[in-house]
Amino acid sequence: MQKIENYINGQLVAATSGEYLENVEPATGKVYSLIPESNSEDLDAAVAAAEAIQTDWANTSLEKRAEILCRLADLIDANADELAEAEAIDNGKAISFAKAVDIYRSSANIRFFAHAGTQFASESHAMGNLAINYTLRDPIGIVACISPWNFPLYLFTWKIAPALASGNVVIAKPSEVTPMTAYLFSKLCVEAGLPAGVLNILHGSGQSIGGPITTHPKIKAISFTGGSATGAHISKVTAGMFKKLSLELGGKNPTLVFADCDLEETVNEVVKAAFSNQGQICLCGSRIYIERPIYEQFKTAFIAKVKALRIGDPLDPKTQHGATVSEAHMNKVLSYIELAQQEGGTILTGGKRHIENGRCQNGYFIEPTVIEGLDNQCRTNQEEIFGPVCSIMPFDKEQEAIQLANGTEYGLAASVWTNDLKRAHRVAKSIEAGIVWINCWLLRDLRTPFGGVKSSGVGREGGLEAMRFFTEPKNVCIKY
Ligand code: TXE
Repeated sequence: MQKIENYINGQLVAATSGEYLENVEPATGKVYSLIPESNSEDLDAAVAAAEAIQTDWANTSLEKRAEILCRLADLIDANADELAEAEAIDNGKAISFAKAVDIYRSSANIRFFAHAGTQFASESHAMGNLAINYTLRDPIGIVACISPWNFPLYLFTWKIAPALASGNVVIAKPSEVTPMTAYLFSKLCVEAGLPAGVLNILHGSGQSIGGPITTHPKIKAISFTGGSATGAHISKVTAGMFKKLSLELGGKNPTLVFADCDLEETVNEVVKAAFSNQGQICLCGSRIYIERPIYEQFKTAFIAKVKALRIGDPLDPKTQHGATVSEAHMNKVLSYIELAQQEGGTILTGGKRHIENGRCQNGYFIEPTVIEGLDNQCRTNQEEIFGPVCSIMPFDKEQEAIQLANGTEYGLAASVWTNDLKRAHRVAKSIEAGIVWINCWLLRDLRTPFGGVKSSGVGREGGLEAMRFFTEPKNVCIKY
């Protein structure tokens, strides 16, 4: 049985506890590897390693840091097939999606911030002939990056890349649900010659190692992606410790389809928005509102497309819809489908656990599910399900659509489908979200601010936002 190891001070090591968690393959329900259950002792070793290299790394030239990070990105590309297969096995997602999205973006994240590090500049402010101010943006020091299971390597690299590029040393904790690619990545760090201690990867549960990381006095900033409840917990336990927090949390994103949209293209894209990654993306459009004149037409075409999604073995290149990430999560999602029917919803397609044949017969598969006839205020339309479940309903007026869209505690993303340019600007302005896509979904420019409002989090990732999160500005004022 493969034993995953921590990466501390440039070495691959077991947790000091000698304890392991079981790592289950979602497509088969079988334990296929073991995860070290790390604790504060492992954390102390990681912090000591980070502290020992902190000044050297901060003083490493921008070019040298970029060179090492680009070497890492190249190694991800060179090992893309192995990493994509590992991701598909560990998370249950289709291997085609893992290759095209997860692994592609993992190296893109690192390469993007490697270059951002060499371009990152700050400002000066002249006071006439009296004085000059200049702003230094120094690395914070030891920072933590805690990432979730839905895009294991992609969101892991999305956090560590800006942290490292801006000269910080990192304590990283991947999700214990999907640890494999971060482990494989740590081997690439050794191969890339990343100096020992610059990045330390600790595996284990939120309880055993996640908590201690967030409260460690020497860790001055935490970049977290995960559930809103966990985000709230982290902000509570760190209150009064004056740490910088970036919290990228849950979503319950609206999709607004107006009658003047390009119907066929909109249907195709809205299916992706609802069901990509088995609906396990914080950006997924799980509440679909359609202008009444095209409601029936859209519904018919949408259901046909959803029914055509190919569910199957994540390792089959033809699979479009894989397994949900764990038995617990599958049961959580199935319980919401049950709840939806109790709340008066009608299942238009899907609604059940999907039983595969062969090696995946015990896998955690759920049919892509579309529900109609729910009230906007019901729990199904208010709470983040984070699975292959969406609800559809008609609307009549633009204002009504905006109220429906804004009618939850979340505010992460939205997509709007219309050919009316003025309406597109108007609706984008009115929607409470950090990201609004018009006639597209998940079209990403890494320079743009990424994150949400309300219960979807605090702070932004991406581009300069990330570089500024991981640095402290210092104003120096020199009198002439
Ligand atoms: O997130 P958790 P999970 C949502 C989605 C999902 C829910 C739970 O609704 O069902 O969150 O998913 C670590 N101190 N999203 O269980 O529990 C944990 O080990 C410090 C949306 O993955 O928040 C993991 O590494 N760390 C999200 C990470 O936090 C703690 C993507 C996330 O775990 C901790 C994923 C603690 N007390 C889930 N407890 C998005 N916005 O994309 C846990 N962790």
